[in-house]
Amino acid sequence: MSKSLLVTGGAGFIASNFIHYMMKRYPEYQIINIDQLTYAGKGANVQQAAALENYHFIKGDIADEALIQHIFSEYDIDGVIHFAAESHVDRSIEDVKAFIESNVLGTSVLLQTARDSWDKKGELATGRFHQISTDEVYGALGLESDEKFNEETPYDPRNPYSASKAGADMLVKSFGRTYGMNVVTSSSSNNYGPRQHQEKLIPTVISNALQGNPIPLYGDGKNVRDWLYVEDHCRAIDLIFHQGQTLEKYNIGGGNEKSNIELAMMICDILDHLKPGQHSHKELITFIGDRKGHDRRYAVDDSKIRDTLGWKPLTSFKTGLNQTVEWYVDQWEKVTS
Ligand code: NAD
Ligand code: TDX
Repeated sequence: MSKSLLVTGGAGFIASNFIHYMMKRYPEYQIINIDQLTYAGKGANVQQAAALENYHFIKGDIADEALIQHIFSEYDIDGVIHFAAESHVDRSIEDVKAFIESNVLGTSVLLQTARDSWDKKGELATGRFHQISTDEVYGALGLESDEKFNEETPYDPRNPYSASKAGADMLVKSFGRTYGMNVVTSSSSNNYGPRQHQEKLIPTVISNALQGNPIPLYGDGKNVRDWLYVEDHCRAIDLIFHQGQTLEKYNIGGGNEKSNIELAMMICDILDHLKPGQHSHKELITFIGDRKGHDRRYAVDDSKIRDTLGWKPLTSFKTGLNQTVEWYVDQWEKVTS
């Protein structure tokens, strides 16, 4: 289908992994990566792609209309995979403004530009717009229940970040319905793997443990997240982008529900093996004040993508977590040696 793809936020965690995955899998595709290089984006994350002729990096804001229009005409874009976002819940609780600007306004600029560009070329119904969303838009589940979010679960975002993502998802769907655009949305659970920003839970646990600093766990540490290895997420996005039905939504889960304390303990076990010392890294685990409005549990029912597109995660949590911890230890050793 599409051959000239605009990937937004490609210097961030998931999209940089996605660009590496796509450049290997579809060497004939042209990939244009727009990223504002906020505090969360790093040029080094896509360094390997930089030398390739069919890869183009543009530093800029997705909310900059003139720039987005220029990119669509210059590169004849026929597909958008939209990752760029302010992504950290704690930051959204401190100040929501950037979340509205990037996640809501930025998405609207991409949608309008895609609509106008594809309408002019008679490609309104074929140009594909894939919105990358999150399980957080569905709200939160109880610890005692075994309920999961499915694609029909009503949106009930409970923090400013998830509210901004929910707003963006609604805009995407409205453009599909109003203009007949070929939109699709996927909502995944918590990703883990190489190149995740330091502020998120797994890199926070690893880096604090390596430095012998307290490992901060919010509240009682019993909040539950479902963990998806980033490469499994990339394969799911590839399938949904190419084969997902217009206007449909697909949930993507890892099938690895863990409480934060359980996860921190597993990471400490791996570190105790890789970096043995007199004491276990577990002794560094420290409970601190809770996140405001901290969602208790997320879990997704991903039977739709499994049944209709034949996807399933291929990385066991044990393997993925070991690989991830080893990657961060390696990075840490490069910096400190
Ligand atoms: P990230 O914070 O690591 O990366 C976001 C990237 O977007 C950064 O490189 C940043 O510079 C860029 N960006 C931000 N605002 C921009 C703007 N206005 N214009 C251009 N670039 C901008 O995020 P991530 O964790 O890789 O998440 C990527 C996407 O996946 C987000 O949409 C997020 O909501 C979604 N998601 C993430 C997870 C997860 O566990 N990390 C889970 C589900 C969904
Ligand atoms: O220092 C910490 N201590 C702690 O206990 C941090 C940073 C987090 N936590 C807890 C909060 C959550 O229960 O760990 C859990 C995971 O926290 P984050 O890594 O901040 O992720 P989360 O809030 O679950 O959101 C993530 O998954 C959904 C991504 O950041 C979002 O972008 C995505 O949409």
